[in-house]
Amino acid sequence: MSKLTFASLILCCGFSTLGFAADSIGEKFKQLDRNDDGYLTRSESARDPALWSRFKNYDSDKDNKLSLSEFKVYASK
Ligand SMILES: [Ca+2]
Ligand SMILES: [Ca+2]
Repeated sequence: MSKLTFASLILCCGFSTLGFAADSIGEKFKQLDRNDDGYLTRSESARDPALWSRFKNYDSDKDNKLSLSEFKVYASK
């Protein structure tokens, strides 16, 4: 019984950590997305030099802007 409680505690913490990480990625994206159109252009990404220098690598559909899902690939590294 105590083992089960411990396991659910771990599970619970794991989920809240994941939730927090997802939120902070979304927050970061919103901070960079200055015109609030849901995409990061190259100039918007300039505020994050690491992202800016590898912008093309993360733009997987080559539309010259990063969607939230493309940004997540960068942010989760
Ligand atoms: Ca934008
Ligand atoms: Ca793109």
